[in-house]
Amino acid sequence: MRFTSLITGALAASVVAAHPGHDHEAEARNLEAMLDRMPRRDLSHCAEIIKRSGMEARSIARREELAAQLMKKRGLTGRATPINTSHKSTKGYTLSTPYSTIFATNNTCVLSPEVTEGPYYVAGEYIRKDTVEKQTGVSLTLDIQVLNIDTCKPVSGAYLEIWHTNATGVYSGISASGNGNSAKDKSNLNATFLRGVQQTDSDGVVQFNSIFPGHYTGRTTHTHVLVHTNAKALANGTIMDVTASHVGQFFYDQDLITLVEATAPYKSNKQTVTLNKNDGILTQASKTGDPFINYVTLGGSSVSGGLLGWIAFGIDTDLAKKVTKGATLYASGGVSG
Ligand SMILES: *[C@@H]1O[C@H](CO)[C@@H](O)[C@H](O)[C@H]1NC(C)=O
Ligand SMILES: *[C@@H]1O[C@H](CO)[C@@H](O)[C@H](O)[C@H]1NC(C)=O
Ligand SMILES: *[C@@H]1O[C@H](CO)[C@@H](O)[C@H](O)[C@H]1NC(C)=O
Ligand SMILES: *[C@@H]1O[C@H](CO)[C@@H](O)[C@H](O)[C@H]1NC(C)=O
Ligand SMILES: CC(=O)N[C@H]1CO[C@H](CO)[C@@H](O)[C@@H]1O
Repeated sequence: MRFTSLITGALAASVVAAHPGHDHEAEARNLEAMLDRMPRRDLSHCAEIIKRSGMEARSIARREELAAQLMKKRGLTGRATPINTSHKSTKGYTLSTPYSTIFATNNTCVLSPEVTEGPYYVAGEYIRKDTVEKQTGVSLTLDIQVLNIDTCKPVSGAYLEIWHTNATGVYSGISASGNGNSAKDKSNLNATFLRGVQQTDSDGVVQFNSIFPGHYTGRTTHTHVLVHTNAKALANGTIMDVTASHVGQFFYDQDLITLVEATAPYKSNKQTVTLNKNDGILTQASKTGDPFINYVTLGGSSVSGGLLGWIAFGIDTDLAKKVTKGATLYASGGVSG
């Protein structure tokens, strides 16, 4: 295995330099350097293999079933709908586009290059499907698949971790000036909301129940993903691993963000908005692909019935890097660094 610490070093140096606590431009430059060194940057070459192996049909069925289950549970009727799909993979979808197209992996067999982990990764988080705890916001259920970018085969048995902000743009587990008022409110170090880990199944798939992230100053709305290929579950249901990890971020259509941000409690978020088109990290990640999640609304044209989102990530199992953590969760509580 090749370990690359290039990003880690540059990040550590930039953390103190910029307001609000992190240099996003440096992060975007690091991503660009990383992408330049990656021999393959998307999963387009996998489309045929995904179809022929039956994986595509299974993915369509799984997502369709999940949408139906969620709608039934919430008493919603009608159609799961891809509204306002402003990103390229689902452009032109209408209310009569069949589910077999909407839920296909071909739209989601998107490039998801290795992006940096940002300053707010917390090690030692819980293996769990539900990450919401007491947070309020637009319900977002995720179906995430991990494929080997060389063989196009699913990566099973890996631990996939997600983390993102709450509706008002604050990460749990971190006490820092760039993270809401958490530099003053030390209790946030113990918080674990909207962070979770799941093990990939035989199709390389994990699912999470979460909410749509809020925005924070300097970045557009995004969700962090980390795949641990060598991690072991600890007896207390956590994993503690910062080596051999594959790290990325996925993004949301601007139209969808705008819809969600118009609802409570998102609209009470006072942090400065950065649009997708002005986000340096997204710009780098988009250069060679489509790092946007595909989604349907479950309650028609309104987001209030919640969303189902899905995406596929390719990982290069030879290319792993050490990640930098902003904090660690221990039995004795969260600790910075
Ligand atoms: C994916 O689906 C779209 C829309 O149905 C289609 O135009 C496109 O050719 C498909 N792409 C691949 C790689 O199969
Ligand atoms: C987000 O988390 C912060 C820190 O715990 C909290 O102060 C804020 O109220 C949360 N936002 C919402 C909408 O609950
Ligand atoms: C989980 O177990 C590890 C290893 O014993 C320990 O270091 C860590 O503090 C525990 N974490 C929690 C949240 O209990
Ligand atoms: C964090 O959790 C630990 C373990 O339960 C506890 O001892 C500590 O007082 C908590 N810290 C804060 C600031 O709430
Ligand atoms: C439901 C909803 O808000 N739909 C919007 C989708 O985008 C079009 C064009 O940008 C808007 O006119 C709709 O209101």
